[in-house]
Amino acid sequence: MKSHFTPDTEIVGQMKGVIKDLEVESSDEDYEDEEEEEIQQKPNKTSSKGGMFSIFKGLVGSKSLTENDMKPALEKMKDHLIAKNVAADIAIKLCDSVAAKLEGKVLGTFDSVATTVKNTLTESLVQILSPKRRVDILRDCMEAQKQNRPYIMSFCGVTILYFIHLHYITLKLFFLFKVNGVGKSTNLAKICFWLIENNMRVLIAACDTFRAGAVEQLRTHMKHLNALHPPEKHGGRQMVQLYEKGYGKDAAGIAMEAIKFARDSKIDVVLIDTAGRMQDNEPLMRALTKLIKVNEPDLVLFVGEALVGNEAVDQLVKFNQALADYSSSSNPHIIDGIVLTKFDTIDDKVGAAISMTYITGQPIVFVGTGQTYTDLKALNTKAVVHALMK
Ligand SMILES: Nc1nc2c(ncn2[C@@H]2O[C@H](COP(=O)(O)OP(=O)(O)OP(=O)(O)O)[C@@H](O)[C@H]2O)c(=O)[nH]1
Ligand SMILES: [Mg+2]
Repeated sequence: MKSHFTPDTEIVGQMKGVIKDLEVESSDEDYEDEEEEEIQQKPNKTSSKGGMFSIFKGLVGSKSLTENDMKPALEKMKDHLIAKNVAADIAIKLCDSVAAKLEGKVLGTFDSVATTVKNTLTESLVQILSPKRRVDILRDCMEAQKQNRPYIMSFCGVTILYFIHLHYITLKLFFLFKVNGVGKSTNLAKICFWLIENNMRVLIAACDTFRAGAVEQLRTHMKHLNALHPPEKHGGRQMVQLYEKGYGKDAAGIAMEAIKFARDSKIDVVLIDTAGRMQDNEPLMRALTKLIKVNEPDLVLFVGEALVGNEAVDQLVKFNQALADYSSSSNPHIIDGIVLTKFDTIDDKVGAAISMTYITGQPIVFVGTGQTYTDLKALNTKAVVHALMK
């Protein structure tokens, strides 16, 4: 298959400055008008889009709402949220917040019900999705430059090898079609492109010493990225380099050597690629914990796919727990932020974004939206809320 990441010089210059927000499909106002009009004109028709507000049609009336009145609608709303991949317990909490706002109210028009539900839900979601701590990578890189040290980011995440649980035929298929990773290396390369566009020199540390082809994949990205930003355009400096020691070696040691190399060569940022691992694989989780402990990255990013349901949230919790347990420190370095990949493949099933931030309290720092270097966006709460209410 032809790589989507072939150098296309048209993209040069598109990623200057902070990462752009995910786009909202259409403005909120348009959507709201359209949806409400549709429902008001055809009161017996549930919205063709399955819009969430139509669920609450039955609550319009002249008496104050009781828990019992709301039960069927809230049950439907819960299912609606779960269908969008929101984890079940979070869906229940969101429904509770809506119930608390509606209870005892007299809502005489559909408008008033829809508005109350929408405002309550938006408020709760904004609260969940707004980071408690802002991650400003470019600013922090410049801060590190002043301290004459590289800024260090490590990328980690789960790779599920389904075939282990399955049978021989699946095993054979696995070798024919490599099981797709969550996107650690690819999104590392996109972030690398963004950093170079902002005039940062980058060292990629090839610390996935496990999966065949991992180092070569990074070398190809390095070549493409240097072709897009050749030394001639950057005062003779090579913008990306790869630090690699092949396969089978200790990842923590390679990362350490890479960081030393970066410091000595005045490279601005080190991006550490690591092997995908199962959160319950103790030796691999211990190895990752060691890598983090001895190298003290500025930012530990968990890379996760957007197309996941409850079990992925569970993975993330266990991943964090393993990092904490194996660090034997009272103040362990766990995940600082999330890269949510393959957002372009999920249509409106945006629940993972909500669940992952809710569970960890950590921000979604990047959203991967495709297979070119420019397919990297910042999370836009409005876009997520919009998709969830469809
Ligand atoms: N559509 C889409 N595909 C993506 C995105 N990010 C990564 N991919 C694709 O997902 C596949 C796996 O990406 P990798 O970067 O190799 O994943 P990984 O996590 O490093 O995998 P392992 O190293 O095997 O654990 C590749 O085919 C990527 O092109 C994205 O945002 N959108
Ligand atoms: Mg990889």
